[in-house]
Amino acid sequence: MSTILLVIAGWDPEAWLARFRALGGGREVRLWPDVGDPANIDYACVWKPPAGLFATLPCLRAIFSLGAGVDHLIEDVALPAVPIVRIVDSNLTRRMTEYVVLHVLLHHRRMKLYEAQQHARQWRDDIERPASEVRVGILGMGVLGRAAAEALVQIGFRVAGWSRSRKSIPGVETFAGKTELRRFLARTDILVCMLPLTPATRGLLSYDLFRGLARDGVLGAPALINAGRGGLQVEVDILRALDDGTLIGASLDVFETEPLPPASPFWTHAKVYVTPHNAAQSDPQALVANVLAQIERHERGLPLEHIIDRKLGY
Ligand code: NDP
Ligand code: OXD
Repeated sequence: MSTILLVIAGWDPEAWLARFRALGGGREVRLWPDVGDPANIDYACVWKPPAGLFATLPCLRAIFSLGAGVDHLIEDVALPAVPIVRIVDSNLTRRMTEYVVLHVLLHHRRMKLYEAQQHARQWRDDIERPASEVRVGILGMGVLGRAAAEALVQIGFRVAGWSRSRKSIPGVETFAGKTELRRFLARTDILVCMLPLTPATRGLLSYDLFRGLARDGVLGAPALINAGRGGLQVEVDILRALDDGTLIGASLDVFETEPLPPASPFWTHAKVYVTPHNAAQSDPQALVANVLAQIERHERGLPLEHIIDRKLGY
């Protein structure tokens, strides 16, 4: 029987341990730092592992990220030459779609305005514009971006997506690569980011990019929603853009520093929704079975699914 090592920072490791042990089918499950004999570890299931960890596990057969993203582990300079697998699961995908639909609607239906009016006991019943007049642009058309795009199309938004490689998705206008980014931005009123954090995407959400968004939309100015990673955004640029009207509002689930420091101006900014990196946080109740099914496949000699491309970093 194989041995699994769980290495989890920032989430409750005990909930993962209990679930792995309950469903593990007799496999030994150890929780870092109680590694025991490192030569016994076959699989590492990790969230934000310490740098250098993998080099201490000489018989590792595969690494599983317990989230969809792998930026938390990929920068380890001593990554062994074993497959790195990420989570793709309908539970996670649906919750990200909920978050994106919710926040697109909050900006589309000007919820900050109505919160302020409620606070001031003001009754102003302006007619709201229909979704068909609003252009949503999604950065990252992978598993999560595509699902959110399809849900937004159903509601009636005009949806476009941008990715590295060309896509063809019914009802969605698609753009690919750096050369088409400007055209994508120029037709976007609500920008939603679900990109992975890689050397190619770090800092992409900058003032220069915000200036490229549509200026003629029905919202008055474009809005930003980032549910990818904090490293994708330049926070001083978001603040500048909100303060000078380049952006009308923002929903931020991820931050350059997490947890968001108490002194961050985002906490109290009148144009910002802050959520604590839980747009689609991994739930052990739903996802442990997914990881174990992959381990079972591997042990039966079947190929692992959702292996990342190390060169691309996602
Ligand atoms: P995927 O790998 O399925 O999709 C990534 C998408 O980004 C792909 O469309 C890819 O293009 C595109 N992309 C990557 N690099 C570039 C680039 N340089 N230029 C243009 N497009 C690029 O990932 P998921 O959809 O599963 O997840 C996306 C990210 O969401 C995760 O990496 C993670 O950071 C974040 N996330 C956040 C959560 C939260 O709670 N806030 C929860 C889960 C995930 P192509 O299709 O051509 O490969
Ligand atoms: C993920 C996350 O990558 O929760 O899955 O951020």
